[in-house]
Amino acid sequence: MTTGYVWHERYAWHDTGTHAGLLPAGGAVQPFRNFESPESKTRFAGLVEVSGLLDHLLRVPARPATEEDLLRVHSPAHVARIRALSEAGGGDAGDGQSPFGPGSYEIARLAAGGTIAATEAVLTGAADNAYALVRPPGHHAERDRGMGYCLFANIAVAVEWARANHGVRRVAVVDYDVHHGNGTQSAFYEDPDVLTVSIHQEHLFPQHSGTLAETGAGAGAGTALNIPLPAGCGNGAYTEAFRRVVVPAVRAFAPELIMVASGFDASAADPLGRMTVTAAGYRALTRQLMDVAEEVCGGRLVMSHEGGYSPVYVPFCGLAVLETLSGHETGVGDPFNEVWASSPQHPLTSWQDDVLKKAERLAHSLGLLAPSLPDPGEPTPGRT
Ligand code: 3YP
Ligand code: ZN
Repeated sequence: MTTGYVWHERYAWHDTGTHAGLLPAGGAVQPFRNFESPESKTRFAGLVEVSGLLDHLLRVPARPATEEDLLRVHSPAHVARIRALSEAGGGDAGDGQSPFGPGSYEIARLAAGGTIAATEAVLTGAADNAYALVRPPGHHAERDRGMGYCLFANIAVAVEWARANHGVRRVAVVDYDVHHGNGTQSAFYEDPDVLTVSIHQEHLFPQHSGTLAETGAGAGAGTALNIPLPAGCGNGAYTEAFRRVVVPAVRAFAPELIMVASGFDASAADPLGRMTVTAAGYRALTRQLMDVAEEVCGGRLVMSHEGGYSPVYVPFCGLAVLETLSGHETGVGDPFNEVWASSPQHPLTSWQDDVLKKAERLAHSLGLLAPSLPDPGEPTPGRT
């Protein structure tokens, strides 16, 4: 198995300023650093190297997305505004929560382009699957503004690039970041050929989006699916949600390519999410995504990094995903596992199950749970 891997030192140079976690410094709020800092990403990239896994991956060079690539998704005004602010020394991408410093226009193009490069590696067959460890993230960025740390919609830009350059038509995007993938959803809301599935903590961010009622519109009616989970979900709720809703929906949609918004902010150690997923959980979710990719699209699976704000735990969650994608075990494992192992918050609870039942019913009514290939009686190889 060949797994493409994108990382560029310049991703760590994107400067999110002195926000104290979530708030701009000022008054009684002492300057600190933004929750969205280089740390979790550089330490993830560091562990990929120190664990030895890097030697078993195909290093895919990042390249900047062109203006033409960005304009398939974003308005000319948005692209010009980010560029001008970046040249003037920095600014905010649109919502007051997305600060950036000088040069971030180029870095954000490199993040979208890194996702394109990973997608290209998979579509040309150079890699079987790929992980783009990019920064800044992308899944909140809308056509005309940045939002929630995101400047450009990395995955949406890569999807449109694949459709413009590789004759790809149908794509499914699965987003397991703890926040709603509103930007990706809005880019394809009226598009019948792109299924967006987002599983996230309900009413977290953006606070009022990502409800079960958002299912697509116009020609794209029925091609958006949200699974808004209550706070406190662990491996049980996530693996069951994937088994009962996410995977069947992707299977029924039968895409030619699966893209994944890979945020690790549903982890047990995250300061922004209130979930308890562990590295073993991310490993199981990845396994399920690989299995359905194998069933419907020759294994073509491309992940692009999103959130995840525990500098100590994100690297191990990320390593678990990369080990699973590549089929290579480094032996590093999850040193934190025993810290969470005794948590009662792993098994699926009745109130979490109630939400999954609603999501299952909804997916069914949208025609997204219809059995398709292969024969439903046939066991899926490799499923755990
Ligand atoms: C919470 C407040 C501002 C941005 C935010 C969450 C960003 C994130 O991790 N999105 O996936
Ligand atoms: Zn997030």
